[in-house]
Amino acid sequence: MNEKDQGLAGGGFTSVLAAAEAVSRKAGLVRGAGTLWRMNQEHGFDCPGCAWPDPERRGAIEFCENGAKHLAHEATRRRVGPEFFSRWSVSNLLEKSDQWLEEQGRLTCPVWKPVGADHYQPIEWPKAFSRVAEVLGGLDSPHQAIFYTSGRTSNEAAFLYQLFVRQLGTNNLPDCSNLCHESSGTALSETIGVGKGTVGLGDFAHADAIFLLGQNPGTNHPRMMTTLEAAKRRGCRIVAINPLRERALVRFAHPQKALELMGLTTTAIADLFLQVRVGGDVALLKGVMKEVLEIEDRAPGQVLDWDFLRESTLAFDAFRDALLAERWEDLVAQSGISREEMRQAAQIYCAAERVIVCWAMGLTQHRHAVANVQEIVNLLLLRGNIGRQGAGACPVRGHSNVQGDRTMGIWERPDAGFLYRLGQEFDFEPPRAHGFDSVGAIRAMHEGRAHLFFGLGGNFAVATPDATYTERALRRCRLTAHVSTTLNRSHLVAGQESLILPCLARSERDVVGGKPQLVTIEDSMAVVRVSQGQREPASPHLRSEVAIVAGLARAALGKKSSVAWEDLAADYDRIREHIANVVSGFAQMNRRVREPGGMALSVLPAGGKRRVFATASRRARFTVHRLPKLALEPGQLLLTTLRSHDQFNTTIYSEDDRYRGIRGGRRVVFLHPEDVVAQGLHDGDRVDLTSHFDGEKRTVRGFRVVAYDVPRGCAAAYFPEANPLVPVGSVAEGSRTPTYKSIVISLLRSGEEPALARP
Ligand SMILES: Nc1nc2c(c(=O)[nH]1)N[C@H]1C(S)=C(S)[C@@H](COP(=O)(O)OP(=O)(O)OC[C@H]3O[C@@H](n4cnc5c(=O)[nH]c(N)nc54)[C@H](O)[C@@H]3O)O[C@H]1N2
Ligand SMILES: Nc1nc2c(c(=O)[nH]1)N[C@H]1C(S)=C(S)[C@@H](COP(=O)(O)OP(=O)(O)OC[C@H]3O[C@@H](n4cnc5c(=O)[nH]c(N)nc54)[C@H](O)[C@@H]3O)O[C@H]1N2
Ligand SMILES: [Mo]
Repeated sequence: MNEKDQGLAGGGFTSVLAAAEAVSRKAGLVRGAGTLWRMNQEHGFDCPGCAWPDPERRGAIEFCENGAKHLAHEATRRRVGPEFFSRWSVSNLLEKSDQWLEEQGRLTCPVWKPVGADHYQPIEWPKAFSRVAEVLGGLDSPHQAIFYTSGRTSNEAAFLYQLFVRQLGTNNLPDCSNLCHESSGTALSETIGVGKGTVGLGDFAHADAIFLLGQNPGTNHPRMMTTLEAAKRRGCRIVAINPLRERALVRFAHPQKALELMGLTTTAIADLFLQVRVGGDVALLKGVMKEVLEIEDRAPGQVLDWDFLRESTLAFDAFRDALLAERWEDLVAQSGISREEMRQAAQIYCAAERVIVCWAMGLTQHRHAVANVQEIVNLLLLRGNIGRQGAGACPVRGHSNVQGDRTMGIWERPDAGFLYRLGQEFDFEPPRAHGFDSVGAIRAMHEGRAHLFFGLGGNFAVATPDATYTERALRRCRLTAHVSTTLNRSHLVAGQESLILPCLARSERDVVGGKPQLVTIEDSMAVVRVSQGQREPASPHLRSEVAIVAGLARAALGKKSSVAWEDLAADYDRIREHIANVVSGFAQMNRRVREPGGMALSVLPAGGKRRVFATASRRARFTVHRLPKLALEPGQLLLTTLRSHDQFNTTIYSEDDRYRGIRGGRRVVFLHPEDVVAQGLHDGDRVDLTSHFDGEKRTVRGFRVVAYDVPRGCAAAYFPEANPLVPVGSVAEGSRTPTYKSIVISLLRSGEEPALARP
């Protein structure tokens, strides 16, 4: 392979160079390199990027290009301190781009924007806590306060946080999971009785086929590529299902091998690539399963796992009857995939003894997202591909501890057993009424039913749907407060009064009373590991998330709480002792997380002849879903939103997207070349995008048209630039996740007026 090819393949030496460059530019090479060596190693810290697990035998450098960028962002030398806020008013900062805000560097001290002020000013920590406590005290009910969590928060901080909020008296604990894999949790709980994936990293070494749906691992889970490449090299078949031919799925060069051998051949990852239409996955999966039934008909008794179907599942007959009644024309038309291609996928599925199905946001952010995931469960059940080695369901999580935060009780609909044990452990009566999820919280603030927003990490104003509506909701609050590492737009669309509380980042040393503390993180495959930062904190005024939550709880609850908040914050082992008593599966946590390889939570009974599920019937359930009907009017397209190679969620590192060939601007809309022509446009034109939902319209302006290999009738744009188009009322059935990946839009050349509707 020549150098040019290598630049075009996903991964490769270019990405190692990019990684080194990212760290050196921001942190200084020597300091950065030392930091990189400790990432994802034993006795190191967990990468603040994605939730892909660490291998048991770690590569010399177990990091990836994008992990390095996230780290460089934390390790930057730039600082946002008191001088910055006296120079810049909130109104001035609102004119700056999200990228500019994040680039200003690390927040160094707590700041406060009093009622009526346009500048943040420094505030002492105790005073900051008492501001929140005072506003909380003035509410009619604790249910008027909202406590959001993003997924970087450690288990220890998350556990304390939910304890504080429940002692306050509410379950208003929305989180980024509501925006992310909620559909997976809902779908899996209903069918297999547990809301998490059923495979461990080791299973990938045994799978004969891996299906990847709605996922772009080359960018968002780069260390997963190592696993896929290894599987591929030993003959595992890989099927990718995506409206975009994502570069790393098609061609991948392993960065670490490239370091040694400089210029080896790339690996073609996908054996079969199905370029499904946006939102066409239910139709496609039904088609593949219908083919599986036909293969079974030709070899009765030899294809489906009949013992498993009989002993361990429910509702197979209803499922089969419904599938037989589907018409091929509909399945092909809705998915955009020919019957021949569906047959090829079915043949790969049936030829494999063990199959893993992986998926991410391409499936979870649709109106029928829960159906998407349940069709995957159906597919797995047909041949008993669940609960045994080398097979199972693998929702690939986003934020590094999003799964752990939920395990720790960050959930607006907590289960009764958890609440009971929490109440026993801390001698109080936790609230039972369900709280607001993320979309519910936005509505409540907008409608004046909630007046205080507290964010433990994240960028709520930008990550959520319907930016205009959400910003108005936040501005209506009496107080907004954010625990953050860097400046973002949520700090600026502030309530009447507002606070920014700066915290230590994952890679930074956390020492309390002379004792170095460690925290724990649960990865995508339910392994809980220790993470311990080593770098000098960005400022001496920073506090850990644990300390911030404890300080706030003490100020807000005072004598009402019998919890010794300061003692817990003084030694995180004490928090873990409580977690061990409250969270099932965490007994002996302090000892077990310190063992090499961490503490594996058992998710499903693996192996064994008879597989027993955690549902009421002890069986897994087949489900039947209507074929989603999408009626687009002439000229309308279905828009999906994506991450570029150079961002972490709302944190944008550059305007480029290397693998997709985009440079110097993220306000782009990808269209099929024939749709460009059909719309009367040219590649490079500027257009306004208008979304249509329930008679409502929302518009974003000045997007550049890029002719691209997407299916006809579909379009793609970047998250978060397209978020103002996502209607707050458009959510997934069953999980209420915003439909970020199916937005009905129309286009108009920028500057043109819409034609008048004819009478
Ligand atoms: N570098 C980096 N890493 C990250 C993140 C980041 O922003 N940057 N974010 C983290 C987080 S929180 C998450 S949740 C994950 C997200 O990881 P992904 O889910 O991989 O991220 P997305 O860019 O949202 O892309 C989803 C993929 O789904 C495809 N897709 C879109 N619509 C459809 C559809 O209708 N059907 C199918 N089959 N596919 C579709 C898109 O083309 C894209 O390839 O990554 C995590 N890791
Ligand atoms: N259109 C569209 N919208 C989407 C998505 C999509 O695919 N399309 N994806 C959704 C998904 S999957 C997710 S998970 C959400 C993400 O939503 P969020 O998790 O709310 O957003 P992030 O952009 O990850 O948050 C970035 C901020 O976190 C803070 N931060 C970084 N590290 C730390 C830390 O260690 N501690 C603390 N306290 N703060 C820290 C920084 O100040 C930074 O500005 O967005 C959702 N929104
Ligand atoms: Mo996510």
